[in-house]
Amino acid sequence: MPDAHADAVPSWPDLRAWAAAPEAEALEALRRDGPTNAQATLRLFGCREAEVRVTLYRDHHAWCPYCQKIWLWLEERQIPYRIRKVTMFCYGTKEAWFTRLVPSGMLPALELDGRLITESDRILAALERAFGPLGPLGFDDPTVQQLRQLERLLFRAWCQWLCTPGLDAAAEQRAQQQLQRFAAAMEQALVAAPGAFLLGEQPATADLVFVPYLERMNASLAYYKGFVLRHQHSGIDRWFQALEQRPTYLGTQSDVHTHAHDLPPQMGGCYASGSPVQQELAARIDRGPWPVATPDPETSAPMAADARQQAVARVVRHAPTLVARMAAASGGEPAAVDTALRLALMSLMTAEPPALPPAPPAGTAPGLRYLRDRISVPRDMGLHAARVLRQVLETTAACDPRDGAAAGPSLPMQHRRDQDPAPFIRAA
Ligand SMILES: N[C@@H](CCC(=O)N[C@@H](CS)C(=O)NCC(=O)O)C(=O)O
Repeated sequence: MPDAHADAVPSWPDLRAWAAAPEAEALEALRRDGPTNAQATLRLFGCREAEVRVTLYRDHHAWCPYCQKIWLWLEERQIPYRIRKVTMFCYGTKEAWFTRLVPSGMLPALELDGRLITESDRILAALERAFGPLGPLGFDDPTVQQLRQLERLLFRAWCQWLCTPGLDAAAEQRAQQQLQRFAAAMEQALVAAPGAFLLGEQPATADLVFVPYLERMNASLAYYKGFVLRHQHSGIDRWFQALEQRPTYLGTQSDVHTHAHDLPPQMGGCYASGSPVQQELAARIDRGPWPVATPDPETSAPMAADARQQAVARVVRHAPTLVARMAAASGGEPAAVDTALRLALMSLMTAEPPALPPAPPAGTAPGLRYLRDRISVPRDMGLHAARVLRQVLETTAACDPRDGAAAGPSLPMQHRRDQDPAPFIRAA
């Protein structure tokens, strides 16, 4: 049958040209010396490769919270380093070369001058010994250790609220109060600090230990409890706003959707309160439109000028693998899914996507929603690029003439092998 969209839809080369994706060499240079990004395998900060003393082993998914802490430290301190990416158990098969190096398979690991170190706190201590502290106080200073203890208390209160099944309304409330007590203690520490961060005007190691889990708390409690940490604790919100001024943090920052669906297998289950507020917010996080609330609970950073180009460039780069997976997972016809995807991307080529994009080939909505639900931030692209892409995938899917409401394949809760990086690595 002739393709009814053949004339109307841009080809992959058209899309690539519009996105102005840099050629391989320029892309490599940008990843190596440009702003913090999840795709780099070498970071030089203007140094020579021969000066690199550090290799960071972190997850392909750019999701592991303990890795994020070390990643941010290296980026803030601008220590040249190599990155070797490893698959986490719940996404796929762990690389044998890594389990030979670290039999437990645990991430992060770090090689410093040829010495292998595991456990993120030991890694931080070793980095400090080699390169000096980040901020005015070392990691073993009593003030920093006290803040570290507070972070652990907050972490435990979060786990108890999020990961305990069958809480009744009173128990939900008690768990919330417990978490808010420790959140308020962090706010007091921030008020007592001489700048926007815990120890001054610049983020220090003391801040970095809070970053990964506060980000995950804000996301997961919004999705599973309808509780927006950044709305309830303005001091913590201001701290996030200060972080969101920094390209280092923006390069490692995930979004609510990614965390909400990556946490359950990692945490052994996350349990929704089921309140109307929670259900409404979760639906909004899954289906948009974005931002999901006012003020925006995910970020204070304005939309990057090139967010639409970034989204298109990242899809174009992996288009054959993405189309194959979208079609296989949704039972769609690959050629039709390919057209539908290009049609969705076409909506990004104008600043204001059309409210009603042209109808995609019949039966492609589940494939488009398969991708909408599997954009991983920051692994695939930045938060704003992911938002605009999710939005056009959704609005295009809604125009499917066969069934605009057809759901995509549901996200697994026990693992995330639907996010296995292997096919993308093979294709690259
Ligand atoms: N105490 C360790 C915890 C590290 C940890 O739990 N890492 C998890 C990822 S978040 C891991 O590597 N699990 C193995 C896997 O998922 O493959 C540290 O601070 O480094």
